[in-house]
Amino acid sequence: MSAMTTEGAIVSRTLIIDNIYPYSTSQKPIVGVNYQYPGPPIEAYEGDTLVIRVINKLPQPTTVHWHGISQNGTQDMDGAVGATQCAISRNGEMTYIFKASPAGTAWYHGHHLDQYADGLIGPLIIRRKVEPNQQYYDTERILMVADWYNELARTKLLSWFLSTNNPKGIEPIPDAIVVNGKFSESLFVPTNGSKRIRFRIINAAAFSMYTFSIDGLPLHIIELDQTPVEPYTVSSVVINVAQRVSCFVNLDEFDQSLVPAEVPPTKSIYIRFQAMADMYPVDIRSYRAPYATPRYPYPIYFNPLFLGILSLDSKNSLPTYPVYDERIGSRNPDSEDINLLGARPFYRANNIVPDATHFLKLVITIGPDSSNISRAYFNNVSYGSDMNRAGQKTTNKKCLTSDTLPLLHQMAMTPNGLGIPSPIMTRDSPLLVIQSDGNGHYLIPYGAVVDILLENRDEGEHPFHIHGYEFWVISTSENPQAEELYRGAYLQRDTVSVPGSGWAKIRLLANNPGAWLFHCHIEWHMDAGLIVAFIVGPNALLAQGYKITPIQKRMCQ
Ligand SMILES: [Cu+2]
Repeated sequence: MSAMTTEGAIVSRTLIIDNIYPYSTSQKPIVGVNYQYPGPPIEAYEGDTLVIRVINKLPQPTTVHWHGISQNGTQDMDGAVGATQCAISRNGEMTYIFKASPAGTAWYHGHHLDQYADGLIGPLIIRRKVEPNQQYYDTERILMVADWYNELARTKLLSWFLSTNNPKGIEPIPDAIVVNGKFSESLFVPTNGSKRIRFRIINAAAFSMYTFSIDGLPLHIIELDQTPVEPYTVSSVVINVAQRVSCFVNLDEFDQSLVPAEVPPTKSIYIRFQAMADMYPVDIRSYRAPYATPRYPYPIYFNPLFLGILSLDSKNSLPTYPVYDERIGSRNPDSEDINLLGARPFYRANNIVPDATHFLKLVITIGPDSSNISRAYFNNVSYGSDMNRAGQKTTNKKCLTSDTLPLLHQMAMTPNGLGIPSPIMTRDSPLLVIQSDGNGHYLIPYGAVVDILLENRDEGEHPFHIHGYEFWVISTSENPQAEELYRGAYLQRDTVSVPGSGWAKIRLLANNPGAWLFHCHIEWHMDAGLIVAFIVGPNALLAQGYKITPIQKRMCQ
């Protein structure tokens, strides 16, 4: 591993992962972090070294993934089971040591056994010494939204979802929405006298895409994932799973016409998270899941509107004006572009976008396998499954597989014998085309600049996330003109939302050798196999000094 530079502070934390029961109304064990849900925010300055001791007290193995951290030089600290490490065993522990980089709103979550859908989430804030747009706000608040399920994801929901009882692959529909661990109309966000507030919004849901707004207040967007942008004003913003958006509001801009003349002045304002109901494959107004048990006290039908309360006098009163219920599933036209391609990066000079040298097309489909279980596929391969699409070639188990050892370890042991072909020239593309081993492992040469075309043949919108990198979002089927319009100023994100029956084009500069997962961040789709692994520069990884550490080796025994 390359030596870490000595600049920056050491930030040490201990995270205890254990089941908790924070709600008197639910018997469901939640995967808590330090006995909290969500887990405590971890904060550091860019360039600091984070030393995070994770202690596993769950009755099953776990890991923590540091979502948005590049891990360049610490490839084995990414927390992705099968790719970069073996899981932390029951009663085991692991100390993650990595550089706080890049800066911005990151988060952490479990990356094993659906534990993130069951509660293992928390904010990870990497501050810049000089924060762009800092002059516009005086204080900040984190809003971490998640889907609430009455049942455990990793047992009951998953076993139903991937079963012959669910051949259409209907995803478990959430039972409620939680923000910062609170249900609708029970989250109070005090302003503590500040009028200019930055919100860091993190979508930590297992399934739902949300529209975020605050009644009567323009949202001035200043950061998308971890890329600062020139302030950009909208009335609402769409945030897909795993994405982050920062915006600031100024209470002096509140639209008083929302408050009817006959009611007293309001001392609070509704914060809204509206789930995009059109992404659910059922009519949520009448849907009852077949696995549902009636003993839970939450509403029978899922309410896609979450209301939080921004408390202007910190006295937690409800707004005096009516709620103005939005129509179920309505989309706000000014937030239709969910990747916000029109936003401009704040640091233009640093954002040199190289020309592509390589090309990779990934076709996304969902459909039954030969056992009539619904699975999700990249180029007809459902990751980690023997059950590839009926009629398609079966997996060749002789190839690289993460069943045995983490991909990273295999890269170090046989850098030239991984069984993945090198890129080839084809008649269809002027660029070298990235190849796979037929099992979802794609070999990317170190230093390659890869244009990845995500062709979504499913009707649903999918949020695709890459580990170890940010990519440039070039264009989507909803904004094909963005490629020309914003040439040289594309935005970097780590999660791109690919429109249903549409496409997105992203560009990756492969400057971080390692084994990096690329997957849909909807937990159910990941479970259904919508994952590939990018094997970037095995020899560059070794040249960088990577070695399998004795600790990592022991964890795999
Ligand atoms: Cu998906």
